[in-house]
Parts: sequence; C-alpha cells; structure tokens
Amino acid sequence: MELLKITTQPIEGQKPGTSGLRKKTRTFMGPHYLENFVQAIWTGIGGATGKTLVLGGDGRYFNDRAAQVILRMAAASGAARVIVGQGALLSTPAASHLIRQRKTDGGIILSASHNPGGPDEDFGVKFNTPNGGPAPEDVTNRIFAATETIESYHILESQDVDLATPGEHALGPMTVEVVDPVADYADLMETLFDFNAIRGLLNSGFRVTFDAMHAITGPYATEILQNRLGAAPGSVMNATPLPDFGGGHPDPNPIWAKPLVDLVMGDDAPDFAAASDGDGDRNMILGRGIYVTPSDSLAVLAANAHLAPGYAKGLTGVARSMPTSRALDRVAEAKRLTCYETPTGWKFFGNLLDAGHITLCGEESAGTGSDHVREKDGLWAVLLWLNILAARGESVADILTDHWNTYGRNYYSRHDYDGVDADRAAGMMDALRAKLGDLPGQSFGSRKIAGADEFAYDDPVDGSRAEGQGLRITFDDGARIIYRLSGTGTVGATLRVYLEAVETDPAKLHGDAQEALADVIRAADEIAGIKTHTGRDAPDVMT
Ligand code: VG1
Ligand code: CO
Repeated sequence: MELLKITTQPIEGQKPGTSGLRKKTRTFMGPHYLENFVQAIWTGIGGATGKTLVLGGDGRYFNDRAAQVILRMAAASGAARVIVGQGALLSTPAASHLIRQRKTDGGIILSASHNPGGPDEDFGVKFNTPNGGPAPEDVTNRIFAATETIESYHILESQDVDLATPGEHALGPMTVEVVDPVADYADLMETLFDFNAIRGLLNSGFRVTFDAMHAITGPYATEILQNRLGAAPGSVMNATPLPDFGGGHPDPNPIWAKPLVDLVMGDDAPDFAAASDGDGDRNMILGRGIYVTPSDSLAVLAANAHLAPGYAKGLTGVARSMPTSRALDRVAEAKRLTCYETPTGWKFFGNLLDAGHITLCGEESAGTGSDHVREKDGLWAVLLWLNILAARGESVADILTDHWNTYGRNYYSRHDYDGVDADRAAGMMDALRAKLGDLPGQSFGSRKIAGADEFAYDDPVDGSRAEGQGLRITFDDGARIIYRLSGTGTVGATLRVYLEAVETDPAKLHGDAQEALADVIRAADEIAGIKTHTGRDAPDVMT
C-alpha cells in the first residue's frame, strides 16, 4: 500500500451552499474534484489525524466510488477509524445519530438530498460536526478557503475496502468499521415513541402507505413500519434504493410524489400516507383526502408532541426557518414557548438544540426534527404523527380541522422558478432590495405593507451573524411574502417565493391555498416584477 501525495490546484466554485457542496455528478467525477474538497474538509477541521469519523450516503450514483476515495484519503491523512454504513449507505438522520452515539469527531454524508441522481444528475458532499449537525458557517468558510489554496492531497493506493458485510477491516493504519445502517436508528425511535400504541393502531385496521421514492428510507421504513410495528407487507412502496431513484426526483411534495397524493385522494385511500426524500431527512404527510402542508405539520407536531413518551415533559422552546409559516408561532404563544426564527438550512438550529433552548424545529421545505439528532428527520416525523394519531384516535383531517379552529389557519404556499438565468434572478433581487425602504405604507388590494427588510440572523448562543437571508415583506394583517434564491441547486438560479396569509374566520378555514392566497400572489409579482425579470409566466413547482 503506497501513500501518494498528488499535486493539484484550486478548482473554482467549491463553496458549500445551504447544505454542503452540490454539483453535477460528472463535475464531482472530474479530475481531483472530490479529492480537493475532501482534503479541504480535513484542513477545515484541523486535520484528520487521530480522528474517528462516520461515512455514508443516500446510495445515489457515484456514492460507492466516492466512499472508497474518502476512505483512502482518511487513511492517508492519519484518521484512526471510519464508521461506515453497510454498502456505504446511511440516511442523513441516521448518520447524525451515529456521529453522536459513537462520540465521533464528525462525519461525511454523501447526498444531494431531493435532487435527482445519476451520471447526468446531482451529487453532493457534506461535513457534519461532532454534535451530529451540518457544519456551521465558520467551518464551511474554512473548508472553502482551503479549496482556494490547495496544492496537494494525500491518498493511499489500495484495493477497495469490502463494505458489503458488517465488521472491521484494516486500511493501512486505519480501521474501517462497517455497521448495519438501520438498527441503531430504529432503536432510537423506540425510545421516543409508544411503539405499542402505534402497533395497536396498525392492528386495528388503520392503513398506512409510505413512499420511499426508491431512496434511502426504504430499508429504514421497512424495518420500522413493517417489521417492528406490524404494518402490512407492501405498506412501504418503492422500498429499494436505486442509484437514479428510478429516474424520479426523490422530493416528497405533491408534484414529485403525485402518485401518493392521487392514492390518498382516491376511493381506496389509506388512513395515513407519507413520503421521504433522497437522504431521508424530509417528510410529506397525508391523510385520507388531505395533504398537510409542512408548515401546518410542524405546528400540529408542536401542539401534540407531549402525547409521545419522548416529549411527555413538554417542549423547552421551538424554532422555524424564517420563510416557514407562522402557524408554529401561534402554538408557541398559546403554550408560552419561545419561538426562534432562523435562516433557511438546518445548520442554524444546531446551537439552539445544543443549548437546550429548543426541543422541536422545522422548515417549510418538509423538514421537521427535534433534539434527538441534529438533522431534520423524515421517519421521525412520520412516527410522531402516528403516535399522535394513536393517542388521539382521530383522523388526520379531524386533527387538522381542530388545529385550525383552535389557532387559525396560516394559508401557505411556496412558488419555485427553477433554472432561471442567474444574472436575471440576481437582478430581480437587487432591484427589490434597493426599493425595500419605500415599500412600507404601500397598499395592495385590502392590505398595506407594514415592514420590508432583508433578513439577518444573530445567533443567540455564539453571537455569530448571518446576513442576506431573504427579502421579507410583511403586511398589516399578518400576511407575508418572502423572496430567496436557493442554495442547493446546480443549474442557474432557483427563485423561491414564499406566500402566507392568516385566516381566523371559522367559515373560511377549508379553502384552497392558491385561491386564498390569490391577492398575495398578485402582490408578489407587482412588488418584485417576477415575470418581467425572470421571463417566466408561472412557477415550475408550487408546494
Ligand atoms: C432547501 C430548503 C431548505 C433545506 C435545504 C436542504 O434549501 O429550502 O429548507 O434546509 O434545501 O434540505 P434551498 O437553499 O434550496 O432553499 V435537503 O433535504 O436538500 O438536505
Ligand atoms: Co434531504
């Protein structure tokens, strides 16, 4: 086994975005691309020497090859041990759990999450810190800085490590420990939820369908829902992870998981249905005849979490990303909990969770989680819903209706414009930023703008400041419009427009979101000139 020092030079554009570095798979497969970034991770964390790391990914195309490269580079840089999920697989929440459980120095997750996979699609690499959470900005800034000055990297010349069976292997002086990717995570879930109650529910004729979308949650959902909780065989659909996710977008929303939505809206609908994304950290919740928006789901979970044993003592506080609807704030107010507002991306919840300021948090993009790990967690949200359904004995639709009657409804939708020319998108944001000061007081239909600003976040735990986190417009009746450019895309720019309106009239709680938001949607275009700037007539995706 020879230790190689390979000469390289900086490659442009290796700046991690909202969640790690995401690029076209072919870019990652290009000469030195992955290696440069991995060596920069070692530099960014103060070297790999003596460290114990976790490694796994969502199984997308190139996951297996990238894992072997990273193992050889870890060994060459003196890491003591790498704990790898069997087959180089780990869901993002399971990786977060393993990093914490084994008290490691962090881990590398190979995933581009909900982005499609394959040689012509997307790949990604993310570093998580010893608390199990995505690296905060000071760490990603150091990693990025290292990519800009790199001159060489170290790698061991060796055969592939056998990752197919659990056990230990030596790779030079380093130990590679291959572990069952599912067992520890499933055990953790048993400590949080009343599995007996959920088992009872599922035995009583209550039917569930879980769509793993040919992605990583297949084996997790099969073990937990079918094997441990007794859901009928076949309750988990698309359960085998595929390198290209069966050609689909593993994004659990009504567009990309349409077959599941059609199922719950049809005659033979199950009582409860859910889906997760490529790396298992997102969730979509459905009941018979009903889609629960992620923002509403977060609020319902916050209002009912005490019904699950792991949260029986109540919550210490809650948090949501800024564009997430303020349905959560209403629950927090009623329960006298502090509700923190953070920038988009799970890394901003880490400090609040570590400090014990919050127990539960979430994002409008179908991410919900708690202090059990430091990532959002798709199956966790599904199990918390099932626990609540078992405890309350009501349907999803009834629980949601009751919630709206109690707290009011925050009608909500996100409109995405994908693959917009990056300069045009930036031009729209610049023009809007320039006129923010003039907006307060202006009227749009029956609403008047109460405030307009660019969101910046001061972390209450470590005092760090994150600027430029979205343009935010608030109306006098509580409605909001937020404009943001995505930090996870790989082609051009994705413009996200987040729309929200508050309704407390009991007669108007069951309308269609797009209709209820029609005035806000019109105002969003009038204020920012979306159509003029992007050249688009309509969004590509509405969630
Ligand atoms: C998107 C979502 C954000 C989420 C991020 C990572 O980011 O909006 O809420 O945290 O994806 O999720 P952006 O910058 O594209 O809006 V995942 O499941 O892709 O790791
Ligand atoms: Co994800």
